[in-house]
Amino acid sequence: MDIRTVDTTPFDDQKPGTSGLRKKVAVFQQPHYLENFIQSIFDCVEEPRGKTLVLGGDGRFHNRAAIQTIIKMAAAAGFGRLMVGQGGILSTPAASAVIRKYRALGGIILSASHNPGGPGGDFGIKFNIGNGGPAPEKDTEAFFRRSRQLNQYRIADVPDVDLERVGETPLGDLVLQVIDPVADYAELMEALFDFGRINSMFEAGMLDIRFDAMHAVTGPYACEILEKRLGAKPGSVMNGVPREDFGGGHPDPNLAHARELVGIMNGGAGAPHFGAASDGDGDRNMVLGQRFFVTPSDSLAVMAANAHRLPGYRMGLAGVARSMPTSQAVDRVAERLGIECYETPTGWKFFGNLLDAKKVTMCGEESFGTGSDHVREKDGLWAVLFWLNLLAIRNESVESIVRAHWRAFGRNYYSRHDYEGVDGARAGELVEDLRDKLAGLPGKRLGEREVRYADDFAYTDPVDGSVTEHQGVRIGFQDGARIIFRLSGTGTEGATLRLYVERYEPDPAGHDQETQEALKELIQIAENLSELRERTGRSGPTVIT
Ligand code: VG1
Ligand code: CO
Repeated sequence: MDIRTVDTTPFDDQKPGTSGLRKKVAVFQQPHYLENFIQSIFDCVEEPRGKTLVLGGDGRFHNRAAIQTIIKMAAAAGFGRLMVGQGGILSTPAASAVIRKYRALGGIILSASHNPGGPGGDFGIKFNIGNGGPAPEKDTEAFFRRSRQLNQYRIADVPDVDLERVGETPLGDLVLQVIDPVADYAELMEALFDFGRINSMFEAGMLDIRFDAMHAVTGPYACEILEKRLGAKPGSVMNGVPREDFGGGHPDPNLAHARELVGIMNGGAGAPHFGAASDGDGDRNMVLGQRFFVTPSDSLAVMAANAHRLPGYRMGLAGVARSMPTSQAVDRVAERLGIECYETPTGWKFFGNLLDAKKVTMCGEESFGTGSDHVREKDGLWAVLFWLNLLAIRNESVESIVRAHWRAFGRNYYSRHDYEGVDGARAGELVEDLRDKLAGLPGKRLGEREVRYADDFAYTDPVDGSVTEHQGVRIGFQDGARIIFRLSGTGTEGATLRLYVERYEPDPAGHDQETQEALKELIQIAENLSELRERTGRSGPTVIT
């Protein structure tokens, strides 16, 4: 096998964000762009000789081309084995499961998650380490530093490989192994949940579900697990064929983008009992009942409160964790259970150490992400199976489970307002100016509430002591209400400003308000304080979740 060393010049924009390096497809199609970043990773990881690497993606446009290039570069780097999902497919949680099961050095996941795909859309690369989780910041910073000096990469001169046939092919010293992308993941799910019990519900016709794969990576996983293994009726999985452009849609499981599913779930009495959707790479989930939306923060809290009822979590939870902007609903569950609740910066990479150290068993984010120690990523289908298992055990509707939860713990009204594609400099200034106001806020009254604290969130990892700063401006009130501002780290166009608002309502008599109405005063305060509309030039948010 001939290995070519190619001269290149560094790019200065290969800095990974919240979840890997994300750019427009056209940026990745520039000569050497992908190769430079892959070589930067290979130069930073431990000696690859004889080690296993996992590779796959969400099937978006450019996935196959990128995979062929990475196979040749992995062969040149000296890896012993490269496990690639058939057709280049591996969902993010499945890649995490495969890395862990086969004790790989790590894995490369090609995805821009919920960002649109296609030639005009986005592409992305994430590197996951040996625990199956996203590379921590010290690693992503090292990749970035390396990318700024790189002047050569190495690539094997071999023809493109057939990715459709499961099996092994030698490429020099490398064994290329095309694997079934679903098998290991499905086996893991069977070990965690009571498939027999869920199956009986389907057999008895007591459970009608709809899962929207949004033409993204979860299609094959959902068809195999929900329809084939669990016996959900054919057609339960919608939009189950992955497409390079996600059928022209925006593979983001929320009320704004999963409209078709939302329409079905809001149908009359004949609407399915349970609805769910996942995103481009399969790590997000949205849970719906009949005419009922479960906020991701509530979903996390309900799951944590009920985990001990499910086979995989019978021993109870060691602790829980949530990202800072996620609602404090799960904190109340942790308090009741007498376990620790950790608050981390946004992004799954901050949960890895807590999970590895067994400080937490379950974690989640407000952005439609929940997961547990079974992998080191958030996991969309896992959350769906968790809910199905819970429905089978409790034999109640989604809505009644959530309402009972509110009665027991109180309700955290919660919403996120996104201002997408705003001018980067102006969004930066807005956050800077807010930071300047923070010191004067504690003790002050804003509307009917008194500010208890106002700060720029910083996190010290309790396991390795690493410090991460500037993770969002937060204003907390005496009654537990919060207002948070943060700039997104996953966009590819301009800046996205996120406003997160939360308020706690202990009284069940107050649990029936419409969310935006319940949060109206706080939203107004946040908009005034930040001069949001004037500074962004927008009359309202792009997306409300
Ligand atoms: C967003 C979410 C964050 C999530 C990240 C990756 O990040 O807010 O909670 O971890 O996306 O999810 P940001 O920086 O844009 O707010 V995924 O499904 O895109 O990998
Ligand atoms: Co995702």
